[in-house]
Amino acid sequence: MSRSIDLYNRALNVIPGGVNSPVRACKSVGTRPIFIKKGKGSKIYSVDGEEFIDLVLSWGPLILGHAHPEVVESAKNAIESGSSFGAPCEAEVILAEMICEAIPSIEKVRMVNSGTEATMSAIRLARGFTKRKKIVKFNGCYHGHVDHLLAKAGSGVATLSIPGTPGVPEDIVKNTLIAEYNDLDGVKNLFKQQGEDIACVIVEPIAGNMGLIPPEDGFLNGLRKLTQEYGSLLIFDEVITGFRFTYGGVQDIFKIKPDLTCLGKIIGGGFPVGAFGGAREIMEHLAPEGDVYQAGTLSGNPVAMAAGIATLGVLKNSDYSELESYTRNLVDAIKSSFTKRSIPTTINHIGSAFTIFFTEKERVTNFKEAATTDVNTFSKFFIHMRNSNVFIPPSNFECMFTSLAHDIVDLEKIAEAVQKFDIK
Ligand code: HOZ
Repeated sequence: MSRSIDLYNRALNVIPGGVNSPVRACKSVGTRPIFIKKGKGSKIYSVDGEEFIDLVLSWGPLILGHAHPEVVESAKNAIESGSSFGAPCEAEVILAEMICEAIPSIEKVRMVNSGTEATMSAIRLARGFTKRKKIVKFNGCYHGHVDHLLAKAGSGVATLSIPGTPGVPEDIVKNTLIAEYNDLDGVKNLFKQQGEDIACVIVEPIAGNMGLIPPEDGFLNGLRKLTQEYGSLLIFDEVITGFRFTYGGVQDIFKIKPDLTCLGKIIGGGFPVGAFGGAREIMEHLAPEGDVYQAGTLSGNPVAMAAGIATLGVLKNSDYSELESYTRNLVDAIKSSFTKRSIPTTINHIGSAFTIFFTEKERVTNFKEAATTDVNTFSKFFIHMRNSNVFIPPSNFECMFTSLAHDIVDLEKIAEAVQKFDIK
């Protein structure tokens, strides 16, 4: 028996479903997880010694690749001086300054331990600030596993076809209003009916949890205008997009200033870090300055902060356009391979992230469209790629990511693997 199978069997006995986050169980693609022993650069290695080119990259954080020397050294140095203090340290000030400098809409930022904590806290703050209850989220956008944000969520909830989830009382979701991504008129209608009660709109400015879905022209701008008109806050969930496409947020690419921004993934360099921040006059409502309570024993953890500082330090001096052109070449090679063999696909692609939808549709612009693509073929594709030593997300409702560590040889190997995929 392989070590992965053995570990999975042991895990099933003591961990629900054998995993600590559902999608990685690979259930929806009809297989079992492979246990990973180590990662280096663009590759991960299983406990059985198999090597995979990694296009998951821990679901986004590892834009520098696995075990980047500067990140490793920075985290190592930090841990030698202690792993947690429960008291302020210099590293949290440095990372906060780096974030505020990179994302101008963030004047003050609070560190937390995950993207889930960031969105949960940002919404509490928005409700406390506006003294309103209702929030608007989009079908297929995923903002972590917060009770009131799990309604019509993408990512794992969509992957496992869970309509809502037991354990979340109806009373909790009754203040969550749902609109379709890219449908500004739908949001306008919600505001017409209940605008005075809406505390905030939370949105992934480029959606990454129903597969990659870019915003249509005017969508984000429309949300900005509408929220301003009604005195609601606009929250950008940039947990995936922050520092992924540019050194900063995609808000700077689209030239839209949200009131609050949630971050995670890349800013922690692979450690459990989240953050939320925004305009000074809103952030000052947080305890201990204000009365909206939020806290965390491990928040601003010195080792995690050190990894984040090193990651942003390297990124600041990196050329995003190189990563972008590498990924464009890869996507072009995949596209032409499918087109030549008349396998109908639409590939949504921005910078170093993309999703392959098996579909006759020319465009996939929201969750309803993503959900009607051929996920069975995607499952076969996942297994084929894994058998070809390329690791992609075990769900069609996630993004594939590239990193600065991927090279031309990886690109050729991935393209070769795609070329051998037989849809039958
Ligand atoms: N839902 C997560 C990504 N969007 C998956 C996390 C994981 O399984 O590690």
